[in-house]
Amino acid sequence: MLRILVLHGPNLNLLGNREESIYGTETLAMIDSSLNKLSVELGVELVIHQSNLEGELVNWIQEARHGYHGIIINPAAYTHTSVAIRDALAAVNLPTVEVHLSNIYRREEFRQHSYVSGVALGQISGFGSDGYRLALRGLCEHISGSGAKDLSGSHRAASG
Ligand code: CA2
Repeated sequence: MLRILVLHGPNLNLLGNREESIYGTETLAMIDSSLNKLSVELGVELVIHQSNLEGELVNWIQEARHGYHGIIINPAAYTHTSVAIRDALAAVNLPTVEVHLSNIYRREEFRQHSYVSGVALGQISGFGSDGYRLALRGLCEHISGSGAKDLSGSHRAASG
């Protein structure tokens, strides 16, 4: 079974309570529950964490090299500041989808640069909470697509 790590960065625990015009009205618990529901449909296992601490996010990314197939991350403000998160993602080298609720390219200039996008498989920005579900579908398809190629190669070799 595919195992995917979902990470939410700083202040995303406040979702649904403030700045609804930018980030929508759903709480993080609602987003997580819709992701969990989709994961059952897709037959994948999710582990979801939120932290306001950069080092804690880095630790979870590092731990993902044991038994995870991919990462979905909204690094929130750390998107625009964190070389540490970028380095951790590069080090674990798992397919990673970067998600933003808002379209960061329509916002302030300081939000228009992401340290993460250069090491991500792709980025989804501006689709609100749908972005997480799009990311999960896209990541699973990517992994099972590339996994199928590898497996068919090794099966052929093994079965002669
Ligand atoms: O659009 C996104 O998902 C962001 O990653 C959200 C971050 C922001 O720093 C990025 O530039 C774009 C902010 C998350 C904070 O969320 C809040 C939610 C409710 C109230 C206050 C902040």
